[in-house]
Amino acid sequence: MSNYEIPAGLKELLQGYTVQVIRNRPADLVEFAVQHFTQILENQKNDKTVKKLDSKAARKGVTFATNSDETESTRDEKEEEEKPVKPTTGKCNRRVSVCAEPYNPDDDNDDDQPEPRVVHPKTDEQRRRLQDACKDILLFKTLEQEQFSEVLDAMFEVQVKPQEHIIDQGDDGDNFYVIERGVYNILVAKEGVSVCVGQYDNKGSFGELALMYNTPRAATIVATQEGALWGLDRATFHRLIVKNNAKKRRMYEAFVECVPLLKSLELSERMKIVDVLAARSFKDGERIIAQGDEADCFYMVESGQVRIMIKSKTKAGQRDDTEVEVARCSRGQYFGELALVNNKPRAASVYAVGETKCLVIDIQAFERLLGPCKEIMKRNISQYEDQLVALFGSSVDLKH
Ligand code: 1OR
Ligand code: 1OR
Repeated sequence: MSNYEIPAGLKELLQGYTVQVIRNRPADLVEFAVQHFTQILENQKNDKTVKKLDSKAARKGVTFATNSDETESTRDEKEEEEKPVKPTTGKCNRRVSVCAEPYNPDDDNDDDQPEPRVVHPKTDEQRRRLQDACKDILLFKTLEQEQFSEVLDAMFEVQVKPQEHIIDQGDDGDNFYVIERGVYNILVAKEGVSVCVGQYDNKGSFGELALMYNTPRAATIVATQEGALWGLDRATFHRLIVKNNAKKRRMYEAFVECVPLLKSLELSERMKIVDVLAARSFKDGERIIAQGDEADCFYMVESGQVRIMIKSKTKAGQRDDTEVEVARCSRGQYFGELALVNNKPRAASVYAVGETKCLVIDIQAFERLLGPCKEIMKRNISQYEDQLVALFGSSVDLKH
C-alpha cells in the first residue's frame, strides 16, 4: 500500500468534481459524475484537436458547463461567456466588441445568478509554478482568498514559441495572461506603423483592458523567445476580477479624489487608476524601495508615512553607506515615480514610519494612465535636484 503512488492530477480531478457538487447540489451524484467527467474528456479532445490546428485559438478557457438551471439571458455577451467555450480556429470566429463605453462595474448587478466555475486540473508542481507567477500580480491582490483560489483553479498553462503573437491589437479579448517566463514586446500601431512601446521581462500580466472595458485589444503582444504563460478565460475574469472592481471603486474613490497629482485627470481616468491599483501594507521600519534597485511600480501613501533616505556618493565617487533622510510623504502624496520617469534605478530608499498602507500601480499602467501627470512630476523632480545639490554638493547625480 505504501508503495502505491497517487497518479498526477487525481487530487485536482476529484477536487474539481467536489466543487461542482457543492455548487450545483445535484440529486444524483453518479449521474452528475458521468456528465462532469464526460465534459472534461470532451474538452480535452477538443483541446488536442485545436492545438494541432492553431495554438493561439486553443488558448480559449474551457468551461465546465454544469449550471443547467441558468435562466435565458438577453445579453449577447453574457450568453456567449457562460456557454461552454468551444475552441475555435481562426480570427473570424472571435467575438466582436460591441461597446467602447467606459465600463462601470457598479452597473453589474447579476450577483443572484448561478455562476459557472471553470476548473483546469493541475498537478502539484503546476500549481506551485502558477502560485509563484501570480504572487505579485496587482489585479489579484484585492481578491478574497476564496476568489483567488477560484482564479488559480480556472487558469490554464500556455507554452509560447518565439515570435508568437499572443494578442493582436484590434482583436476581441478572449483571455487575460500572467507571465511565468519569457520576454514579450508591447507593440502599438501609430499611423499605420507598429512601434514597440515597452516590454515585459519574465514577470507581470497583460490582456486585462479588453476584458475590463469591453474594448478591442489596445496593443499587440509578441513573444521574443520561448516562454510560458497562464491564461484566465474572459468569463472567469469578468465574474471575479471585474466584479471586484466595483468594491475597489467604493473603497478608493474618495482617496484618489484627494491626491493632488491626479487632479488634472478626468474622473473616468481616475477610476481606471482605481481599477488597476493594489493596496500594500508595511510595518514600522519596513523597506518599501531600495536605492539602486530596478523599478517596476509607483506608490501613493494611503495612510501612515514614509521616510525617503539617500546614500550619497563621496567626492571620490565612492558610495557612502550612511543614509540621510531627505523627505517624508504622507496621505495623498506619491513616491517611486523618479526611476520610472527617468528609466533609471531607484534614486533613494523608502521606509515605512509606523504602520503604513500604500496603493501601488505597475509600470505599464503608470505609462498608460499617468501620462498627463508626467509634466507635474517632472517639475517636482527638478526641485529634488536643486535640494540634492544643496544637501550634498554638485557631485551627486540623481540619475546615477
Ligand atoms: P488588452 O486587453 O487591451 C493588449 O490587450 C494589452 O497590452 C493590454 O490589454 C494591456 O494589458 C497591455 N497601452 C495599452 N495596452 C498596454 C500598454 C499600453 N502596455 C501594455 N498593455 N501602453 C504602453 C505602456 C508601456 C500605452 C501605449 C500608448
Ligand atoms: P524613485 O523611483 O527613484 C525613490 O524611488 C523615490 O524617493 C523617488 O523615486 C522619489 O519618488 C522619492 N531625491 C530622490 N528621491 C526622492 C527625493 C529626493 N524625494 C523623494 N524621493 N530628494 C528630496 C527632495 C525633497 C532630493 C534629495 C536631496
